[in-house]
Amino acid sequence: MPKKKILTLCMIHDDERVLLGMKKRGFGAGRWNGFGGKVSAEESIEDAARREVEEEAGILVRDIEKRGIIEFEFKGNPEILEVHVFHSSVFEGEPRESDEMRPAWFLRGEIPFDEMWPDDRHWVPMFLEGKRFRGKFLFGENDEVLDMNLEELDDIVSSDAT
Ligand code: 6U4
Repeated sequence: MPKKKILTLCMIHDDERVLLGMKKRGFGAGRWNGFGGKVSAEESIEDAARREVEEEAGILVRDIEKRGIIEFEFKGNPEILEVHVFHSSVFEGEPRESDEMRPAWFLRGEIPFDEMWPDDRHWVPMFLEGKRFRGKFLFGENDEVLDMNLEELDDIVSSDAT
């Protein structure tokens, strides 16, 4: 069985704008992304998502909703990243730069897909329309998408609701 690593990704947006962060270091550095990271042993996936938003963007999100799960595989690497994608539109505080991320708002029509993970252009529009989804992406060299599968779901199945 391939080893799975569970990660969170929280995209904060309203009808007009999306909050992204420029990743300053670590995995995905140099790309605009949602906020998120690893889940620690003693916390739920949802709590991990809230914690990462607070650590990386300095804001508190209470109401978050899981909208999708995406698996990422890199050719030649047996580890699979299982990323749980959350939506939030209400938060407390003002986004501020952290060691890891520089937050900025983007109009929904001006999302910088060329400076994001290459999978984002496929699922972010679906996500912004409020759809639930499940996807798989296989990356090759230079993070090009070699294979992908993306399906809209009626709802997130309960076993994924952690
Ligand atoms: P630490 O331990 O904080 O240094 P770091 O290397 O910064 O870890 P990590 O693992 O905390 O990164 O978080 C990686 C983040 O990138 C998670 O929010 C998930 C997200 N992510 C990973 N692959 C992605 C992809 N292909 N598309 C995307 N987000 C992705 O949109």
